[in-house]
Amino acid sequence: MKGEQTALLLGFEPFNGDNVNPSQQIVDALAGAIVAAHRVAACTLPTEFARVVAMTSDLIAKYRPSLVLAVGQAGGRDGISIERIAVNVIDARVADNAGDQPVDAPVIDGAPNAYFSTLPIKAMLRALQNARISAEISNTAGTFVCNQVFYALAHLVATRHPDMRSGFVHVPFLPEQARRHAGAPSMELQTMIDATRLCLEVALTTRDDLHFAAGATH
Ligand code: PCA
Repeated sequence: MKGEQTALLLGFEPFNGDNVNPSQQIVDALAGAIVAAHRVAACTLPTEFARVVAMTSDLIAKYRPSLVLAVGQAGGRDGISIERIAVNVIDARVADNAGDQPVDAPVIDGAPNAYFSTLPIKAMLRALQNARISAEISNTAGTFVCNQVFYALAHLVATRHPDMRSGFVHVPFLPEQARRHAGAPSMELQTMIDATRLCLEVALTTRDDLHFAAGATH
């Protein structure tokens, strides 16, 4: 439809020897959906440091989205993690899917140390809480490929696309993955799909974020 706006939803390929990644299944499930009058363009990125930044920028040039939400797997976390902050550092504890394992490298040389999400993270959290979906604000997206993409998106917003907004949500293991990681928490795929759709909807319809305490003491 002419004039229709786009929301870009990004997921990631399985990594670290796993054969599934819930973020890929989530973005596949929401591809083509209409959420708050935006068509969802969905894409799964390779979990590879060397490729994702250019791919992300190409996708933005192609779709010209008004909003980008990236979703990644954070095995071990027990709910939806709405990320607040992206940092300009890569410190990989495991190799990516190309065998690369950079340590203490900047995402973008010379760029600011960190960026905040420009999505309404507290409003997203409140919506998930109201839907009885386990969720929290997270103050670190790690220092692996997800943080790299989150940071690169934020840098594009800050430097080249002032009208675009971007943010990141981490999701737990699927039940089938948790069975392979003793004691790890998990969440059903459908709950994660519902949560992601809700986050998108709230982000697309909320300009002024809510303010209630959801920080961390450590
Ligand atoms: N999670 C990893 C990379 C890909 C993904 O889904 C991360 O949190 O960096």
